[in-house]
Amino acid sequence: MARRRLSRQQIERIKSIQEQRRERAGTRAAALEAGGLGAERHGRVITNFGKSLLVEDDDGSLVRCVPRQNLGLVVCGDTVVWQPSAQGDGVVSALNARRSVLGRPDTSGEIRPTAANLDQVVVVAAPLPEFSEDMIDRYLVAAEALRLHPLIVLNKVDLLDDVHRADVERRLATYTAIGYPVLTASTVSAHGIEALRRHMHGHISLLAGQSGVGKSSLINALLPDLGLRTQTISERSGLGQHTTTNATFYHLPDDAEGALIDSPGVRAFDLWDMDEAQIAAGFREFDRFLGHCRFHNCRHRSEPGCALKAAAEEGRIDPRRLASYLRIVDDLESGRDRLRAKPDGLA
Ligand SMILES: Nc1nc2c(ncn2[C@@H]2O[C@H](COP(=O)(O)OP(=O)(O)O)[C@@H](O)[C@H]2O)c(=O)[nH]1
Ligand SMILES: [Mg+2]
Ligand SMILES: [Zn+2]
Repeated sequence: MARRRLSRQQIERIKSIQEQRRERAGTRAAALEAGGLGAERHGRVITNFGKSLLVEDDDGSLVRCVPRQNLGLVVCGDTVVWQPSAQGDGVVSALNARRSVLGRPDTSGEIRPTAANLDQVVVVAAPLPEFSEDMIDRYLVAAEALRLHPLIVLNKVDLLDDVHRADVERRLATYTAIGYPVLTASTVSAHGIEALRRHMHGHISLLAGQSGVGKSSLINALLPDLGLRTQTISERSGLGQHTTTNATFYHLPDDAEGALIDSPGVRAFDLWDMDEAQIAAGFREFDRFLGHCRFHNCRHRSEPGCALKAAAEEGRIDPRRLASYLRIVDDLESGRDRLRAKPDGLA
């Protein structure tokens, strides 16, 4: 009992701190505007610290901004219109339409945006921790629901002998057959890193996958100057040490458009409150069989005349994928799924 009361108090406290921050940011925007603003410029939000934003101008310079109060939550990856203030900081005066948005439920269960304008998810798997197709399937469902292109990377291939490599490659062939690009990589031997770089070129990507598969190692391989960049962000933001808890936009080297958005929070992108139809839509090879079951409300279990079951029996879809779909539906129904793809860095 005491514990619950305390945590409710903590939630209230967090809420009131957030409100105070929002008010302060609004007041700051108004104060900056009162001093007169310069011409409108275009920029990209690199990261946000509460309501304070670090915006990269089209010319590459970094400027600390506050958003006008009516803009709602402006997040990493957003493209914005900003205006320099007389004091040197800036005011974000408009938020451009988003191509996509990631979110997380906040303490009251509402989904808050955490990053915007991504178009690709790199789903990272490895032979260690144990390779799991079910986990890959969950990330694919989330990616499809968010309309992001998935790219599957099997990292740590240096750990595989010929026998195990053949086994894992056979298991991954399912995904290639469905039409997903699949790469192998090793941050130890550098195998596949250039191919990964090519697949990420021109995209705004996110690396997702179980803790321990090597996401941080891959990010370090892709962004050799990561330490320097986070240091620059800390300095420019003037808000002390930049912690990796906030989603941050990192340009890929020699790539004008390509970038990586990273934080433990965005890696946790997951299956929130989806219904069966949305989950089924995440299994793209089911598409041509859906709607062909005898019963329009078929759940693809033991119903007669199920087109999906027939397709699995005939080998036109992988029976393992159908089983995986049914497990995800079961898990969501029992409320267990939220904890499945636990991100690293978050309890
Ligand atoms: N053998 C091998 N180990 C790797 C590779 N990539 C990462 N690791 C190791 O796997 C562990 C987890 O890596 P990390 O990047 O922290 O994974 P994350 O939790 O997904 O960010 C670390 O001990 C890494 O050194 C790889 O390609 N081969
Ligand atoms: Mg990590
Ligand atoms: Zn069916």
